[in-house]
This record gives sequence, structure tokens and C-alpha cells, in this order.
Amino acid sequence: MDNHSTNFATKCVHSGMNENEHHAVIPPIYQTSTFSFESAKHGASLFAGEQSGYIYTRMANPTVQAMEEAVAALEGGYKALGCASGMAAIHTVFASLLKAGDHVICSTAVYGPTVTLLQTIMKKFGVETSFVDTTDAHFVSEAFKPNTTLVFVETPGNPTLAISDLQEISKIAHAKGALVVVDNTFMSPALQKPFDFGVDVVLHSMTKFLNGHSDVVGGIVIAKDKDTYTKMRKTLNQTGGVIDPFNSFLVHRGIKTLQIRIERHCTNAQTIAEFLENHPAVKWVRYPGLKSHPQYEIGLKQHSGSGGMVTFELKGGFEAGETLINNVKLCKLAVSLGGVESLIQHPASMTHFSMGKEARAAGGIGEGLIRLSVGIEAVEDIISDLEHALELVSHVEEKELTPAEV
Ligand code: LCS
Repeated sequence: MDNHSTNFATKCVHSGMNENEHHAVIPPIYQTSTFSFESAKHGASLFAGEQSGYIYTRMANPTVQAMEEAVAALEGGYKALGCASGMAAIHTVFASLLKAGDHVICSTAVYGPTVTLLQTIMKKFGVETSFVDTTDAHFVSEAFKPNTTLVFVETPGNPTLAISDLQEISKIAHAKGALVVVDNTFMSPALQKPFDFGVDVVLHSMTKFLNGHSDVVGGIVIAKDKDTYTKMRKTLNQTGGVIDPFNSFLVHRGIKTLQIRIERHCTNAQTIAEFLENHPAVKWVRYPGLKSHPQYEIGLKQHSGSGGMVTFELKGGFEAGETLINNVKLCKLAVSLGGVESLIQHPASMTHFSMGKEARAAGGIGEGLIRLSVGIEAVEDIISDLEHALELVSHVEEKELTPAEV
């Protein structure tokens, strides 16, 4: 397909669908670890890079490559690297682009293990990180040090849905010679294309919206240019955290319906956010499509829709949150997000537990915060599920915490 086609929905269906030997409409799954050579000379020329061809699946595999081509086309990047998970994708970026003595600026509102990776493993190898509220580009500018080489932004951030201005941050970082890396998991390329705002590297947990069916763990990194891509490909070949052919096939299949799934995620989430905002048991709601979102205006500049994630705080605090998540039936109590089914969870005790209470508070993650990944079910069924559970929490009064509990 002509990847320059401007229609995103068409790209979702056709990207990476290259011709194959039997003209199969869907590319075959090359479930093989290795590829045979025609002769000693052929093998030697493949290793020497004189001829193109497949050698070993950790280095390249046609099924993985087809999926990588599809995601690179959706993001408008040069090429992509399929990784075993979102965390493997983040590690590939850090291990490729950072060295001992470098300083990183990272958003405070990011997925918990990203913070932990920077604070433990990257720190052990001599990389220092400042966690900054990137919703205000001035804070990013102020956090720069002479050795800052990379700015890592997750927007909207997990789980607070804080939105950072990618164009402003890219301008600041480039003026100081640093690269900008964006975790685009929460929006997907259907709603946000970071390369359009000057970003250098985009990554995803494909476990979420890209695959969309909660049956794969996978990640991807997309580079804007050949040099950055080559650097990261070398790292991935050496560290080995690649995605396998079968999971690549599933993600590629999931991507075909990305556009229509996202449309439904967005309309359902908007309806639910408005319902929650008007509910007496709810203290506040964060959703990029609500005018009450503190960075609503930034969102309008860089999103073509508001996404499927809704975060809210109940008036009854932690206890009310516990009552809610114990009493929903359709919404499954589970971590992860971006699948066709609605999932609900409590970040302080689950996805962001590893950060610790202090870092959570700095990132705006309250102990009673609830995160809802809105699925593509009939919206009235999700609302009726929430309505029933919210009736049970309405009587829970916010408890004054004793000093020992704080
Ligand atoms: N980036 C973001 C924004 C994420 O939400 C996650 C996972 C990752 C990276 C890591 O991806 P993984 O290695 O799991 O494929 N987020 C999860 C969450 O919020 N609940 O469970 C996993």
C-alpha cells in the first residue's frame, strides 16, 4: 500500500500488508527462530550485510517486520522496533540513547515502573533523573542541567491524565541539544501524533490500545530518523527484548480496527466522564474531553479525540474507592487498559504502588484515585454498572485520617 495515503483508517487496515509468496491476504506467521542459507557464501553475505535477507528471529523476522511497518506508518516515523513489552521498549530507548553521566528530565505523572527503572537500574549505570511537572513547559526549561540529554514525556500521563505541550517541550529541548521521547500509549496514533510536534522518538505499550484485546504483552519504539533507529536496533539485537512472531501477528490484526475502536472508546468515555462529573458521590473527574481538565486547551492543540481513560476521586476517599471497585460487575477489577472491555483499578495500591506514597503525591496520585479504562461495550451498560456501585459508596463519608494513617 502507499503509506503516504492520508486516511488513517485505511492505513490501519492496509499498512504492513506486503505481497507474499502465495498472495495470502493476511501475511503468514513465520513461527521460526532461524532461517536457512542457500550456501556458505549466501550466509556470509547476509552476515556481512552485502545482501538483505533473514538470519535469526532475534535480529529480524518477516511477521514482526510487517507489524513494525504498520506502526511506523501510523505514527509517521522512519522505522519501528517491536519489543517484548512496553517496559522493554522504554529500556531499549534508555539503553540506546543514554550514557553514564547523562541527566534525564521525566514527567512526574508516568507509569510507575518507568519511574522505578530510572531510579534503580538507570541510576546504577550513572544516569541521573529529575522528575518534573511537564504540564508547564517552564518547569522543563528550569530543570535543564548542562548534562541533560533526554526529556521523557508521557502525555496524557498515567493515571492523572495530565497533559504536556509537546511542541513547547520539543522547542525547549532542541534549543538545548536534548532529545524528546514520548510515551504515546494513552492516546495511540489514532488521536495523537507526537512527530507532528517535533518529538524525536515515540514509544508504546502495545499491550494497550494498539493491540486492543488484552491478549498480548508487547511494546514498540518508533524513530523519526535512520541514525536513531540504527542505534536502537543494535541495542535491541544485543539485549534481546524482542516481540515474537505470534504476538506481532495478533497486534497487527488488532491494529486493523484501531480507528473504529478508538472512536467508540472516545464517545463512551466522554459520556461516562460527564455522568461522573454530575454524580454527588464524585469529588472530581479528569478527562481530556472535559472543560474542567486543567490542560484542556493543550489537549485541543494536540489530540484529535479525548481517549478512553477516565480518572476520578470519590468524596468518600480510599474507603469509598474500595467499595466502588468491589461492587462493579461489568467493569473488571484489573490493571492494564486499552482493551475492548472496561477495566477499573486503584493506582495507589496497584500500578503506582512501586513509586511510593511521596512520589505518588508529587505526581498528583491521591490514595483514593480510581482509574477507569472505558471499553467499547454499550455505554448505558457501563453507566448502569457504575451507577449501582456508586449508590453503595454514596453513604461512605470521607474519613479524617489519623496522623498514623497519613
Ligand atoms: N507505558 C504506559 C503509559 C503504560 O501504561 C504501561 C503499562 C507501560 C508503559 C508498560 O507497558 P507493558 O510493559 O506493561 O507492556 N501500564 C499498565 C497499567 O497502567 N496497568 O497495568 C500495566
